[in-house]
Amino acid sequence: MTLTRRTFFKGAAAAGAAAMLGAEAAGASPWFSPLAPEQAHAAPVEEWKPATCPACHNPICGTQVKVVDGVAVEIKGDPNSPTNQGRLCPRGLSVLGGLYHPYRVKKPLKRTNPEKGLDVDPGWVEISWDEALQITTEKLKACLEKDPRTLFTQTGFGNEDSFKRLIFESAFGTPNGLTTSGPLCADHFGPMCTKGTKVDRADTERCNYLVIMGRSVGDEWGLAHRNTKEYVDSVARGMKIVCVNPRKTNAAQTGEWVPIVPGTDVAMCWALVNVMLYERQDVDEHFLKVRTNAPYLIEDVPEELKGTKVCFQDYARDEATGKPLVWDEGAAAAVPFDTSSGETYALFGEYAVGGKNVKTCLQLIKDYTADMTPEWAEEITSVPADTIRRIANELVDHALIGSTIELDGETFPFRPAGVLAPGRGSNSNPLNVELFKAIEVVNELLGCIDVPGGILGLEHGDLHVMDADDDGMLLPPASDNFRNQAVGQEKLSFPPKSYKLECFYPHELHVMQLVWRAALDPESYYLDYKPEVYMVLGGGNPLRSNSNPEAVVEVLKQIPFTFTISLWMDEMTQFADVVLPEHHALERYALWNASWISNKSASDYVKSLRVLEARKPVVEPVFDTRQQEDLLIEWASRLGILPKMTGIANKGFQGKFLPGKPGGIADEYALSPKEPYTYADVCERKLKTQFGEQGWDAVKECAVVGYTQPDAKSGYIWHWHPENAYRVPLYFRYNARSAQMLRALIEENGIEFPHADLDEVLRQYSGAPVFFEFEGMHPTEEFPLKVLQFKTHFQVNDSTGLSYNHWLHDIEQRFDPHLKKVLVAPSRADELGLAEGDQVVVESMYGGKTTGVLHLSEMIHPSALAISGKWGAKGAGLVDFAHEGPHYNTLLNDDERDIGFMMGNLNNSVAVKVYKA
Ligand SMILES: Nc1nc2c(c(=O)[nH]1)N[C@H]1C(S)=C(S)[C@@H](COP(=O)(O)OP(=O)(O)OC[C@H]3O[C@@H](n4cnc5c(=O)[nH]c(N)nc54)[C@H](O)[C@@H]3O)O[C@H]1N2
Ligand SMILES: Nc1nc2c(c(=O)[nH]1)N[C@H]1C(S)=C(S)[C@@H](COP(=O)(O)OP(=O)(O)OC[C@H]3O[C@@H](n4cnc5c(=O)[nH]c(N)nc54)[C@H](O)[C@@H]3O)O[C@H]1N2
Ligand SMILES: [Mo]
Repeated sequence: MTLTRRTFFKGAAAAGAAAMLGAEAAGASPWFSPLAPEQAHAAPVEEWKPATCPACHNPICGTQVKVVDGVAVEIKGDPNSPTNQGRLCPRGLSVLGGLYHPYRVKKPLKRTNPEKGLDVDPGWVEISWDEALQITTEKLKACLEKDPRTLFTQTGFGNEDSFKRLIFESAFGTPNGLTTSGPLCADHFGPMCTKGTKVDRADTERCNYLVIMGRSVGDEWGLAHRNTKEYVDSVARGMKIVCVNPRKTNAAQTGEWVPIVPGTDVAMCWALVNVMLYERQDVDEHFLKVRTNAPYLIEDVPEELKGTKVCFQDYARDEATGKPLVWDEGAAAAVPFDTSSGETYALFGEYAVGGKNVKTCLQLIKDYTADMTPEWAEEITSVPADTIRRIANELVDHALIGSTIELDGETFPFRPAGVLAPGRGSNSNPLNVELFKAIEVVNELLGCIDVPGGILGLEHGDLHVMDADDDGMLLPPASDNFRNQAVGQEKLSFPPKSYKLECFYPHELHVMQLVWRAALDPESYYLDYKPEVYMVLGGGNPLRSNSNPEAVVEVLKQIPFTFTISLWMDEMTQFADVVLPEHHALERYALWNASWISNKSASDYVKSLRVLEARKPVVEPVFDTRQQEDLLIEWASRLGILPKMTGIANKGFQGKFLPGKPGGIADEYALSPKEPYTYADVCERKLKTQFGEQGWDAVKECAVVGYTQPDAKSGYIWHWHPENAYRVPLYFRYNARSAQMLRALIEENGIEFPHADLDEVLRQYSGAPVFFEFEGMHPTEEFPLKVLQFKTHFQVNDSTGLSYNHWLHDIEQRFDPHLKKVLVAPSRADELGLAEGDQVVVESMYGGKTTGVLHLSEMIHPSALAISGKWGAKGAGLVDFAHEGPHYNTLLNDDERDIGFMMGNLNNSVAVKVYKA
């Protein structure tokens, strides 16, 4: 690569991309060559084109891109876009840095050096698309004929607007569609259980007191979303934010910072429950009676697993109907839960029913948290008991239990306080599910779930009508691919079908870290096949994003054939046999049904707005690249599986937008597998399904179209769901059900749980509150600090090559003193004999080591050592500055010793030592 960072900035500083096309830059760098130099001097043709922003996890902002003589030179927020209304964050503004990034893949490449390794030169030679497609088709064909399961696909968060790409895996018949977003992104259990949605958010318009346990809201990831404004506005209005975090975040600076030992939050949350139930005793009785399983009767038969008291009981049920029983105080009898309006159901107490002693689920929660006092939690978390007690009381004070509010002529409960579900900081440890449970119970006691002022789900309105099971418990919509997080599998079947090990991890998102271990030793996971072809598409990078890169490298060396569809060179291309260059977002078509518009990002205005976005390319491809989806269509056609893929697209492409309209593509516009089609056709047919013949014209001016009418009340789920029929768990019965199924599976098949003690596994499935100490929970003499990790404004998820964008990096480098540093509190550094600027080694209790420069910060808890983002990258092909800084994920463990067994998540709360390099 001849372009140096220096020349890049020289060009960039002059006047944006247009200036970078000047003779000097063009002469110096091959990546400009497709653009004829004289174009820059001809009378410029200038045009603004509508587009959608691809630069984050929730790509729903409309943009306008200025194109001069075919070169994109400027991006701004589209004032007509209903979502961002003209605003655009720095990430969005810097998307051109990805489009004209010097490290883009410019032509199909083939490896000539059979030896693979992070630092081994693959010996790339450029090949034609014909050859590239021929080689890859042959390999795919061999897989399809031998055993389709041996094709492993890898997606991730690099290409976010292609998330809902054509479903190639299903047509091919492989169950091994893997994604990197599992092990450190196990964020969805709680919201799925109580709102049926992936993520929750505060009702910032009305909330007055918000507790955030380890999630960077309106903060780092907020910057990638409009919700920064939303949180800033709410704080200005008077909402108090309490940030429980080992690190003083931006949000903490706007409210109260409660420093905590990393990985111990669950103790504090169960202590909040303890204070609310034993001391304050002021709970939302109505909500608990008709919206939760608090009154359901249950026999308390605790088991002890590994010294931990757990409960896997089912509810006590009515013999005739099989329905869960409640104790009706009016009738002084046990009756099925839906017998009356619920007002007379007992919330506490023990009763004799059918010859058994039963108690209400709320009584059970109370009993199991009896010892979880603030004093107990202080010992574990370092948060003073008084602080925990005060926060519990402030939550109750602010929740205004019993109060109501009128919205659009309807009366709602008004609960302007609550606790947000934990983010990946606090939940990435073996107590992941427990932390979600504890927080949901706090919110249920306050009655603040999905009511004005409280903690809300994110998909609302009549398009998001939830199911309920026969027990009257809310079920996430059947179409939601995260549903299993809350309810597990309906049936467990052995042996596992895929490397996702679904029969051993029935609630998992993606146990990506175990895929590598299993590939090295399939038999021990009861798998009888190995990956033969590994296809990386849509930007997933387990070498950068998950734990233990060594194991990944070992497997990548063994897989017979790997190919990637890539925007730019990265760790994954380093192991590819063939690299296929992909269009940049501004060169490709995209169509997106932003059904999760409120995800982490809703401002008051967009709360119940849903949008459809459709983007046409705004520039011609700069290099010899293709659209990922067109490649999938090409392979499907060559492999004879196009009819299957077409069928899937016709039926489901981008789901259902409007009430009354079909999901997928309407019959009159349906794709035919007999005639070749492109992704552009697929998008057009979907647009016609929605807007009739006008098709693309619907997005001619603005690429984002709102299609629901925002109103005040539709943002609250209970508005759409009658009381007493849709309840949320306070006793987590689906966890307990999965535990019993898992135990039966192991016993019936006479097998062992792979690489873990079954009791160790099952104790994480208790329906009732649990607390246990996991390996690394507390610092030791040898490893005196606990690591913690956080995302930064601009870097982490790649979104169209942005994580190593020169412009963003330059800004971050200048303004963030914590960037790429090893952060420790000054008092601890003193004790350890370390000083500011020391070059240090951080060594994990699991053996992983990384190096970095020490920076002392009062913003870090004395027990902690913090590292941000995904730096310290290894391997050739990456921008120079990607290699700087410590590589956090090396410190984590990838085996079953400290896993979150329900979600399959990694533990990021490991203990480390730090010493001079
Ligand atoms: N700018 C930007 N925005 C993004 C992304 C991105 O890469 N960049 N990624 C998107 C994705 S995929 C996701 S999943 C979300 C994730 O968003 P979050 O789940 O909010 O994850 P982080 O932003 O890493 O924030 C983790 C927070 O937890 C804190 N923390 C770490 N350990 C502990 C602990 O043990 N206890 C407590 N209480 N706090 C702890 C950290 O200091 C940090 O403030 O963000 C999304 N938004
Ligand atoms: N240290 C650390 N580790 C983390 C996290 C963290 O905050 N810190 N966050 C965790 C979370 S929440 C998640 S969801 C995962 C996400 O992890 P990944 O899914 O791996 O996502 P990214 O790191 O965003 O990007 C993956 C790859 O996408 C490629 N890419 C970028 N743009 C494009 C494009 O347009 N097309 C194609 N084909 N590829 C592209 C990049 O080269 C990059 O290697 O990481 C997890 N791991
Ligand atoms: Mo994530």
